[in-house]
Amino acid sequence: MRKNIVAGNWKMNTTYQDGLALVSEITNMVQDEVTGPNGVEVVICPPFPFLAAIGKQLPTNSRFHLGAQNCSQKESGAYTGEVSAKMLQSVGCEYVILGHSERRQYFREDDELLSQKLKAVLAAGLKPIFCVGESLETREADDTFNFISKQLKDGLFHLSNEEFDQVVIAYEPIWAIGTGKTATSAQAQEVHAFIREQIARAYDAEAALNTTILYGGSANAQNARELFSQPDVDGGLIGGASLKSRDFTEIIKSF
Ligand code: 3PY
Repeated sequence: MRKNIVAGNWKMNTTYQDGLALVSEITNMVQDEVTGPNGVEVVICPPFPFLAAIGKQLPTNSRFHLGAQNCSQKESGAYTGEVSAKMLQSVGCEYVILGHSERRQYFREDDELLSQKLKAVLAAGLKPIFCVGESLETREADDTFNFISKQLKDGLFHLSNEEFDQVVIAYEPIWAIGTGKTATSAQAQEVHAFIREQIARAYDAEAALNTTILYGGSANAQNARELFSQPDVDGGLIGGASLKSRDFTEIIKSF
């Protein structure tokens, strides 16, 4: 069966010292407060320079896992400034966010590049958290389903069944990112169910059932419970609220 996951996408925030303090607050609070049947997996995705140190701070054999926010499509060599999937794996990363709308928009990452990044991440034994989501313009033009279906087909569905088994999908409507606007739980459920249907068509019913689909876009301590109660919402990719230990812990407790 699929996992429930809450992943914190810190984006380009915190200093090294603040990041270490934040993760220590989060792990302490979660260990004290999240007990019982709550099997949620927590993925912390800090900026590259803090990964190794934060990875060491995460309790071993626990619900905590380390993730990166991006990686290079290249394996190694003369690519100044790039960070490879193998490097991420060597510092303890298990997940990598790919195709976040901020990377698509500000760094011009397209389906072709993302396909190469996906292959690199999977070849290193890491799990991609692959983001899809429509703009406000697309939603208002009533084109959301076409748009998401194209993102899935062009970006993801070229993977083999075995490769696809490793993938987590995040639905992040662009109009809800950094705007304080959240999709209603009904809007999120509608798109998540649609994504699951597309997976069943591209692969099979079992793959659809087993794929974790996260909601992202201004999810917070107030709306997480309602969002996570939807049958096809398996957790969240959390932006701003993952930078506040109390809020992030409340989100984890929302399952
Ligand atoms: C947000 O919630 O703002 C995000 O972009 C999470 O990735």
